[in-house]
Amino acid sequence: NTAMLMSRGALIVLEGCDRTGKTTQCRKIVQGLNDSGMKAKMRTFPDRSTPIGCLIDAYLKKECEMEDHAVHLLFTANRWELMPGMKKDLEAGVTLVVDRYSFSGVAFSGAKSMLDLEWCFQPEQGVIRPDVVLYFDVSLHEAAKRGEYGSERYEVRSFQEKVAANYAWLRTEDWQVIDGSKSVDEVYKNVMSVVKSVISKAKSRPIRYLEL
Ligand code: 2DT
Repeated sequence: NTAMLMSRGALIVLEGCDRTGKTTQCRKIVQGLNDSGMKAKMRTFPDRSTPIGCLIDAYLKKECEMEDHAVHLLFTANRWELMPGMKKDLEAGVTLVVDRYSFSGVAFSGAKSMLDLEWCFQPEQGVIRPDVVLYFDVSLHEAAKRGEYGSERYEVRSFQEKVAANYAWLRTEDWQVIDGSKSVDEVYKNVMSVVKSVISKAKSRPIRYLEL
C-alpha cells in the first residue's frame, strides 16, 4: 500500500507577538527546505484571500467594526475552511510552515476584556495539531525598537502585553521557545535545526488534532 509507505509532511507553526520576526523566518524556512529538495509551503493566518478572510482584513484595517465573539469565530472559521487543503498537503508529504495559527486566535481575542481564554479555545479544538509551535520570544521593549507598530487594530503596546501573557497560558510541550532577539541568520540556524528534527519525527507519526 503506497499510501502507507509515503511519509507525511510536518505542520510547523510560528507564533509570537508582532515584530518578532515570524514572517521573515517562515519565508526563509520554506526556501531552505525547498533548496534542499524537500516539499514545503508557507501558509499565513488569517488567510485574507477567502471571502471570510476579506471580512477579517476589513476588520483589521478598521474599515468596519464587529462584535468581539463574532470576529473571533471568523478567525476560527478561516482556519477550518483551509483544513481540508492543509490535510491534503500534509498527506502528500508537503511540510507546511505556518505564520500564526489557533494560538494567535486565542491569545489576541483573549486580550479583549469580554472574552474568556477557554471560550476562545473551544472552536479551535479539532483543527490539525502542529508538530511543533516555534514561539518567537522578543521582549516588547526590543520589538518596539524594530520600528513603529503599524496602523492595524491590535498594534498597540498595551494590547501586545496582554497577548504575551496569554501565550504563556497556552504553552504546552509542543512548544519550542526561539530567542528572536538574535540576528536573522542566527535565528534561522536555530529554527532550522528544530524544523529538520521535527520533520523527520513527523514522518512516521499519524496526523493529530488539537485539544484543550
Ligand atoms: P499580521 O498579518 O500582522 O500577522 O496580523 N489574529 C490572527 C487574531 O486576532 N486571530 C487569529 O486567529 C489570527 C491568526 C493577530 C494579523 C493580526 O490578526 C491577529 C495580528
